[in-house]
Amino acid sequence: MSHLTRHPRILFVLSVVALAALLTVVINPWDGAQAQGSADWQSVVQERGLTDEDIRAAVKTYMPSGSYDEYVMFASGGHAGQVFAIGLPSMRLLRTIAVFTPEPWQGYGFGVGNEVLEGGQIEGRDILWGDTHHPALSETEGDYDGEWLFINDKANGRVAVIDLRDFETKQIVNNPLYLNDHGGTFVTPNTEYIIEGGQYAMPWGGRYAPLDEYEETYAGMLTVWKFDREAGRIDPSRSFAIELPPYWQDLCDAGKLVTDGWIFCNTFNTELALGGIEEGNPPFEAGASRDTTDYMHLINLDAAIEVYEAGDTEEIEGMPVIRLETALQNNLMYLTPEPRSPHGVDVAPQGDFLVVSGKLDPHVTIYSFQNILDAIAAGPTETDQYNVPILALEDTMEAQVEVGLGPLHTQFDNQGYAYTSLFLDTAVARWSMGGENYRPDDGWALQGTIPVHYNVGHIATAEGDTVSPDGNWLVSLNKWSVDRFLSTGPLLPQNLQLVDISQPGDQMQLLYDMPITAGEPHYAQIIKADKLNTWEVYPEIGWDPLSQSVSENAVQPGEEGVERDGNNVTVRMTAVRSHFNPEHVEIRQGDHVTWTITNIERARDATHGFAIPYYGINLSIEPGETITFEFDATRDGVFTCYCTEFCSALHLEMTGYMLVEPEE
Ligand code: K7E
Ligand code: CUA
Repeated sequence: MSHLTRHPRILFVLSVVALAALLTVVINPWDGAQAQGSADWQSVVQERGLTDEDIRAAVKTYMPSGSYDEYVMFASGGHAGQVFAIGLPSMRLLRTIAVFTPEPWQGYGFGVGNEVLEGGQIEGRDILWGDTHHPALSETEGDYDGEWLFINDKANGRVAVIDLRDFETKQIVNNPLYLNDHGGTFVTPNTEYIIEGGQYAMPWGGRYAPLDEYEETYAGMLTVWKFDREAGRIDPSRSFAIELPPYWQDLCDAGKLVTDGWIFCNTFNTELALGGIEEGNPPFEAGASRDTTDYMHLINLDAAIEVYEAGDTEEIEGMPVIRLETALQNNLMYLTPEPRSPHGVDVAPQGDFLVVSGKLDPHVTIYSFQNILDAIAAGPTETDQYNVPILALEDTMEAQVEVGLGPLHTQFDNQGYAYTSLFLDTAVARWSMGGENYRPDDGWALQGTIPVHYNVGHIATAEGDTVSPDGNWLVSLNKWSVDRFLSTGPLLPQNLQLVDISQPGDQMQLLYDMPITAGEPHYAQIIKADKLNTWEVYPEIGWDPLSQSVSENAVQPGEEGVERDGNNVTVRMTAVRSHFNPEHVEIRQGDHVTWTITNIERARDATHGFAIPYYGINLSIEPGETITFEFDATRDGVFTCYCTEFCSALHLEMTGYMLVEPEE
């Protein structure tokens, strides 16, 4: 079968090659330099004018056909509402994972995954896009374990769960307290909890309250979602939230090792600026950056869990909330100042230091957790206007390193270096961590910077958020590409750049530019590929990927057919190269149709599609998978159904007719 299936493709490729050869002879589009015709690589290098550095970059990233990448990077797709799986170091896009947004190739939202998307409804309303920001791989003892991936939707305040056995979204939960989020997702070191912090303060549930009631009725929040690993789902009934002051909590990180049981969130707009440029007020950008410091929140998660379990919460919008007053009575929360317009807080691999960057301050500020504990023990002397105790910066700070302009996010490697993205300098800074677990001989010091292209946001290092980062590779997730690629009109791709960070000191090499044509890839995590245990095909015929077990609807060969019960029609179908069975489905206008298809293939990659025009159905049915979809046959007529995947030489014959007889 396999030589048959490849036949048309080979013919196609051969004819393209022949055409290209012809064009080369006739038109000769190259100005003399016909590098592709050279017999040896040295001539190619010479003709293309490649430098030593170019060759090193090429050799490090080139992946011969059939060989596999060492790492997989899961990058958020921003407002595309998706996640991208990208191989490193080749930077080849391996898979787009549909999360918050319907995606027709996977059938997601077109007959498959509808139930998952429905989970993301807000008060019954479909929300069919999301702004994915921070992917978080599941962890065991602070190391990525390759089982689950979580990601938040900043736009609507939702969190999704992706199963890494099949790279498919299994659940979307909607936060009833908030219509946005940002400080998530982050996992606790054994993935018992998934953290989702808010961003722009709002009244609970996004209910109406005028802006002049901001200080009393608007709130910040941190939601602690319980993850049930056995069920593979977030369990909202065992989840809770903590009320925070109405600052704009921006980004959080979970503690690890010595900070296990703590959560850290930076903020901006502790000024409580209300904006309103049209009314002659200072715009948000000025009002929210007026003061020289904002506050990092230091939240004792273990103690908060005890308060939640003791029931000392208030139910708001169906969610148990530890009110701010209760949090303060139980010493759950402290603040410590952080420099201007902070964005991000990152916990060092040993959990001992916290790194914060102020976008308007050229330094990174490093806090020591030991200092924080000492300051708490000494007793804070100050509070903010919401009575939250403040630990003085000079007590909590360990060091500052001047890294450059517009520092944002920090990552770590296995050599005791930290890396901070510099938005305004459009560069990445490498600095040494002076703590005894890192590079005490170098101290806290800038080691070097490397330009990136352009406007870097997050950066990601291999296994960078774990207790044992791998180093070697860093990816710079750049918002702008400007001149890096051929022009695609006014809208340009974003640019993910691979940097080799394996050498010490100021040696870092830019290796590869990857254009990505979706959303804004905010953050990414990079996992060693051998930690992933993906399925090659679904384990058994009739598999339901949602329950990860054989479906009770599964259609085995010989069980196919169409059954009628009044106006309810059940279609039971199998798919295998190169036919559906049955091929004729005859129903009547007004019928409610429940249609199940099982792909009975066991061959790897033998996916079949299934499309019905007008009714908006397009499935992707992977080997072994069973899918059930429903619709009302409102329009009569003849509908051609066909397999949308070019699955075999007789793929075009993999088709059928659905005949809908008109009502009298
Ligand atoms: Cu800096 Cu939303 Cu993590 Cu974007 S965030 S860059
Ligand atoms: Cu199945 Cu084409």
